[in-house]
Amino acid sequence: MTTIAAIATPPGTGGIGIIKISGPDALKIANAVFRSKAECRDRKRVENSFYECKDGKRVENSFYECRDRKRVENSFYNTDAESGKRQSHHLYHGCIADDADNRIIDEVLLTLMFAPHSYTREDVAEIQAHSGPAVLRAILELVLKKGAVLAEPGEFTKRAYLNGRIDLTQAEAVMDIVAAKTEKSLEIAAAQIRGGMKKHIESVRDDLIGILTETEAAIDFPEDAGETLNADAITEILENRVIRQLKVLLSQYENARFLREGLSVLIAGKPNVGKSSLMNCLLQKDRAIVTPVPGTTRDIIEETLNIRGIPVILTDTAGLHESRDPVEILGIKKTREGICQADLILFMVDSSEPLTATDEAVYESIRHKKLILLANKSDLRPDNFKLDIPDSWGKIPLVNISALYERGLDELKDLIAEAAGCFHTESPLIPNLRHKSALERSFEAVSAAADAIKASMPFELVSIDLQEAIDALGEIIGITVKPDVLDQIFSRFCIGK
Ligand SMILES: Nc1nc2c(ncn2[C@@H]2O[C@H](COP(=O)(O)OP(=O)(O)OP(=O)(O)O)[C@@H](O)[C@H]2O)c(=O)[nH]1
Ligand SMILES: [Mg+2]
Repeated sequence: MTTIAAIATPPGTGGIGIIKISGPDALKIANAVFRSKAECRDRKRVENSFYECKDGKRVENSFYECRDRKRVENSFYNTDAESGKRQSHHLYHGCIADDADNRIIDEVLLTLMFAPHSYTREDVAEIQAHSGPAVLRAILELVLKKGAVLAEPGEFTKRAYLNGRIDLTQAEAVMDIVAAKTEKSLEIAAAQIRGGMKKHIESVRDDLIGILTETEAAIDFPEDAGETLNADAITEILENRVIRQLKVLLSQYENARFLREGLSVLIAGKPNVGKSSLMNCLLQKDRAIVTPVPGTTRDIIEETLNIRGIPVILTDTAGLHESRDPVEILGIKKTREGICQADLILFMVDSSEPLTATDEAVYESIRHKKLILLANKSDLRPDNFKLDIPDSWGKIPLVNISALYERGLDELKDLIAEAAGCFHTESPLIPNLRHKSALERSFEAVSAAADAIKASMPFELVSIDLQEAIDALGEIIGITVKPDVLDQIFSRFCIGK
């Protein structure tokens, strides 16, 4: 097993930057580059005295210092003895020094974590240095020179998984925590990293393993099958426990996948109704150009924001209408493509004037999608005004807003959150897309097993389905997972995690 190293903090300047080293040689490498505070101080003093020794005026003083230097030099090369005393999970103050050219790179704090009490369950060293690209790169280069290899993306977490410290759902949760943009997304990731998903999947899988064991016993000892295998009891467990739990998890995915993936919300409407104005006021910044000229927005503009805890990917679009302008035509084409992809459309009309045939044409092109109708420019109309909505539009949730004066936005945000279905999410156990596909396979296999038992099919067939269901669940927690799937999962991590 190699010893890996990487800069664990984001690039750029900051208070602290961390270099992480993990593997069998982590402690040796850390000790080879780290000098304790005393060693650094003596070294500094001696370096001064070196010049003093050459300086005829202060020979007497420097004499002692030169003697000190000898002592320090010994201890400098004696660091193994010193470092042998260093303990796990203690913080050591010192410096990183390159013994090749006697250069001190930075003042640092060092933590050693002895195996198996570390993130990877290997020996780990963490060097907290000042954060700047040059200093961190210099330390990393020195660490690599001492025998470490540069870590692949996600390799620390992959080692934690391979060494049995976490299961695959917990490894994925590490990435979710890093990527979480809202508190709700963080809550899901935190529940998963605590092992919530793992425990749930394990308990369903254990039920299936129990049934498979009984079924296989019935295959091996058919004469005893009548006594050992209670088909009714097995069907009861499969249908009322296993299938029900798999269904709940699958519906949780549908209800709350937005919390993981972000809810894609697109603002559509004819030109000049105020789409870009709404985009700007939801973002609280002048992101899109706003003018009184119809056809101002030509391209798709996309931004991420947090609405009631839901990560929302908000898109402003070119106004939809019949146009001969080739640039606008391209913009409208992009709007139509965006409409196909969106989870929710904010259909905006100008409520200060009667609806037009263009509004109706826009409605026709988006009616198949989940809609919220926005009656914008409500500031321009009298208080008792009622927008005349065609009956054919049915019951679309409607919000009166003024993008210019920021009115009606709270109600709009509530409706967006409601449309995301997040209010129906009671459990924080939300499968991701990979889990969902494995859950579906497991669900199909368990359903087939239950049907086979009811139809008194041979136990051999039942056991094949059960095994398939067990393997699919094992994939989720990483018991039965192919190496290429693992590579795919960890390649999405950043380096140093
Ligand atoms: N009074 C009033 N004016 C508004 C409101 N919202 C937008 N406007 C004005 O309407 C005009 C058009 O606004 P935009 O936000 O550019 O409209 P748009 O739908 O993005 O227009 P296109 O990009 O051309 O499709 C601008 O002059 C805005 O100031 C509103 O709520 N009240
Ligand atoms: Mg616009």
